[in-house]
Amino acid sequence: MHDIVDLRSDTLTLPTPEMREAMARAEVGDDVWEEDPTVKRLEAMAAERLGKEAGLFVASGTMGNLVSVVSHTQAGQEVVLDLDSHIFNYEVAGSAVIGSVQMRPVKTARGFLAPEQVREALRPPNIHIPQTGLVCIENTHNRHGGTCCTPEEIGAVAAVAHGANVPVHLDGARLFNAAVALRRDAREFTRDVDSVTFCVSKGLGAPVGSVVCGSRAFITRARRVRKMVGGGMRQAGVIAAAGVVALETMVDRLAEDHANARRLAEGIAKLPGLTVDLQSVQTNIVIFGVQRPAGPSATQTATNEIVTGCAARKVKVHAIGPTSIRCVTHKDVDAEDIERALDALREITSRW
Ligand code: TLP
Repeated sequence: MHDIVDLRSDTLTLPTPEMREAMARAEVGDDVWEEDPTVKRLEAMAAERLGKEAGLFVASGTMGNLVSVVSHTQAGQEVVLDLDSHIFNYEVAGSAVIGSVQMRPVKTARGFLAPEQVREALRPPNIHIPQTGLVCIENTHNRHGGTCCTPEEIGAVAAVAHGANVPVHLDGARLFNAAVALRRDAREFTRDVDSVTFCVSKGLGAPVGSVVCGSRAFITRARRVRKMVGGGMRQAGVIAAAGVVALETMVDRLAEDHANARRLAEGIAKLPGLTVDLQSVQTNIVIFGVQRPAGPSATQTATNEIVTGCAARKVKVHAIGPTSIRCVTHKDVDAEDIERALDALREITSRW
């Protein structure tokens, strides 16, 4: 049990004592000179876990996606991706600003592009129109509530893209959540993509960082782009050390977060005025709708009431829209904390 139950995001996880220990003892060097042994170790471990030739440690998931998009594309090309994707919605249009690419968002049913949608979105050769430079997919899918797609679904999309000589990037910020939830090796999800970014700073609990993995040639280009955006870090082994511990010790326990998310979602489903699609609760994210029985006009206030009412009870949740709230479970939230969150929601909704 924790004093504050913070369900706003798994980015709020605090480093474990083992991580702090590893950080204090980390062997370091200048990573721009490629002389930091701990960064190299994390990059090699990540590449190995994802079946790729090489890895690149970056400051954040946003930087990993940006560096990947820019490394795959040329100015003026188009990037096909889901309308609700993190890259399109929450990365400050960095790829458009720095990579000079155009985004081609496609509305999808579950956040995952279907192979036919990719086929339709690919641009034919024509002097008037932009050329498709990249397809991006996201697994697990944040805005769709941590839902997973399978390695086979990824393979089908990649086959269409590769058939047109277009590479595929996977935003796998929470890829290990998908691997644990579907009981598949992480390599299976990355087998058919050209690059992947995953975060050690979310459910895996490290304080900072993500790793981009891909072919050696791709990572060489990505290293240059990382430098361009100011991401060349020096004695970065101090933070990479926590990433090594995260990969070594924090992957299998993600199943606990998934069980807690399910418990939370099942509790929420029973409360008046709250709705949750239990089928979409596959990993550590629970997105629920707020529909106060008094009528839709009261709904927005009801959302605020939930956020502030929970905060008053030391439970932090995050409104992601006028009528929807997101809760994310992680290592610093235990089963008792989930009961406390449910008690808070029960108390608030019982007054409606
Ligand atoms: N997501 C954050 C916020 O930015 C919304 C969160 O709290 O969930 N891809 C996906 C799928 C993500 O969910 C995130 C972070 C990122 C990329 C970016 O990672 P960071 O925050 O490290 O830049």
